Amino acid sequence: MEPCSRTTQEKGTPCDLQDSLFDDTVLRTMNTDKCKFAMKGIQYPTPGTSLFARPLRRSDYDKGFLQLLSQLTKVGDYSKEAFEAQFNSMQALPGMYYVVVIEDTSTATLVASATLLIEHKFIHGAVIRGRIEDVVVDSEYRSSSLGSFLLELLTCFSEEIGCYKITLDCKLKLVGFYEKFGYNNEGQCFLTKRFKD
Ligand code: 16G
Repeated sequence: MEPCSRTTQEKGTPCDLQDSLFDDTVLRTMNTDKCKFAMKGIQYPTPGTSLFARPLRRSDYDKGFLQLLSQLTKVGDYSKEAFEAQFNSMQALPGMYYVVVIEDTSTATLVASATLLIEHKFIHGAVIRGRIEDVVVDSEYRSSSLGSFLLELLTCFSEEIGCYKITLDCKLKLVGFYEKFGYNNEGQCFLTKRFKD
């Protein structure tokens, strides 16, 4: 069975959902009334011409996923098997890892990615909270608002599924960018202890 793609989804052709990190029906059917991108007429999964947003796939190692991430931070050189093992671990925890990528279908290359991580808590009456991670847009596509689209999509989705809050950490120079989307500096410090480079 072929992997799920824009074509299979538009034509309703059965496709291999196992290749997909999660079933994106949840994103396709979410209420986007409060999302700014929807107000601008942009909808998941088509944020622009020849652009297709979708869950990360097991086969994305070959579509430049690691090269894309390397525009955010150090990725390291590791095998397809190592990538697939990590993918499988995430896929085995449904409802926790939402890695959404944007593919430029004209070049079959990934050009943007962002992750929503869901954490279960014993506080606030036993809730869930969201965390935005690893937001990256290919340097050639940085004027296309793809980072804004992914951020809003995952932020709106986290509210929709009942998160009591969502947080992220970022470089100081990007604070202004995230503030535009309602993220506030509440005066808490984000501390780090590194064990490896
Ligand atoms: C940024 C990212 C974080 C990522 C980290 C990697 C966002 C909102 N924040 O803080 O998710 O994991 O960079 O940096 O995308 P590091 O390699 O120095 O840990």
